[in-house]
Amino acid sequence: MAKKRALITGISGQDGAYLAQFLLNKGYSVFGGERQNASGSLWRLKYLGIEKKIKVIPLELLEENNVNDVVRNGKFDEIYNLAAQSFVANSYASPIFTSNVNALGVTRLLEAIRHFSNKTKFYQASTSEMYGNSNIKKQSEKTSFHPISPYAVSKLYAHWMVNMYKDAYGLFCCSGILFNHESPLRGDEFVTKKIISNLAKIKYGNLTKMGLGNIYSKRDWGFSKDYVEAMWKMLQKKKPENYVISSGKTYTVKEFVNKAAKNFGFNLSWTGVGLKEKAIDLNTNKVIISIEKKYFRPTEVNSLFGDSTKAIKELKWLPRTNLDKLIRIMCEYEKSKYN
Ligand code: NAP
Ligand code: F7E
Repeated sequence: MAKKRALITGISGQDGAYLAQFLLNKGYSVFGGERQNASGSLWRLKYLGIEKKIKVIPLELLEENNVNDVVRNGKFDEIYNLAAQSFVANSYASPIFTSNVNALGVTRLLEAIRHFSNKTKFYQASTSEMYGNSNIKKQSEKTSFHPISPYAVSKLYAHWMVNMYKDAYGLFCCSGILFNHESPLRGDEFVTKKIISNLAKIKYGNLTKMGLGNIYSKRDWGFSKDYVEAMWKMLQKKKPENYVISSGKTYTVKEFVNKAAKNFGFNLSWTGVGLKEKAIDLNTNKVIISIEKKYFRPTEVNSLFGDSTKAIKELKWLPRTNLDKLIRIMCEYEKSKYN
């Protein structure tokens, strides 16, 4: 039987790398879309030892003709749209760019599928950010959306377009509403990776301290490698449906810092409030964390806490890696850079 053909947009990103590895292990022929003005590095694919197994093709979601050509010529069985301007903090400075990629980029892909490849199954990377500050304690597929950042608004547009193309044109397209997921391959700007890589620099390198923003926001953090499996499972269902993918636990950023600091042998003591709050390492009596205004966002999602009952039941998917294990994996990776 011919190998199934899958296109992953955003192949240079965290999830792109883990999903590519997962699909290769399933026997797929994997194509990866890389934008023309790309960050220029496929270091994540190299780290996983799969860069030579992926067919990398130019794919810029801002370019309609490019999207049309790739979809028309690719004859893909499945397309996973992971490409996005994914950093919430940056979306305030670049709302138009963010919308063009994250919202209209998805319409370009859906239109191309509708016109040129209407049997191709389509996965869209939706996000828990779409819930905003929800009144519902645990957010599920039934919880209503109140996006409060340009990033979240752009993703909700795409989410509803996917629903619309499914209903109006009968395409097999669906969205995974994924809560925060992390890994050693996470981008440096996201808080988990920033905390762990900076703690490693303070312990083994030349950094003396790091600044953070709102350490009281709560996130439901899981492991990217577990979450990409759920993306694939969604496209193997008979009918396209949307699913929440989350760990089902929530912690503050401060709790995350405390857990990660322990892993490096720091003995943290917190003092002060608001912008005067800081963490001292009692081993050295030095301040290693301070709070800086520049890291606060104009609007903040205070708490995210996912309910993945539907995915656990219907996809037989489970979040296998708890936060302590995830932190251990990420800390080991950073420590290995100094050995
Ligand atoms: P990521 O590491 O930031 O990767 C994003 C990818 O999109 C990169 O490969 C990037 O290329 C590419 N890209 C950006 N703009 C593009 C454009 N105009 N055309 C084509 N490609 C473009 O993100 P991730 O953490 O893997 O997340 C994957 C997807 O899931 C994203 O859509 C994100 O919004 C969504 N999501 C993530 C999480 C999470 O916690 N990680 C949770 C929910 C949803 P460059 O390398 O060139 O920048
Ligand atoms: O922030 C707070 C910040 O940037 C987490 C993306 O993958 O997940 C991610 O979005 C929290 C926020 O992720 C710093 O204010 C404090 O409350 O790691 P983050 P995010 O904004 O939750 C969702 C599901 C996505 O879809 C997105 O694509 O941490 N925080 N101090 C900080 N955050 C950062 N980045 N840096 C700080 O210094």
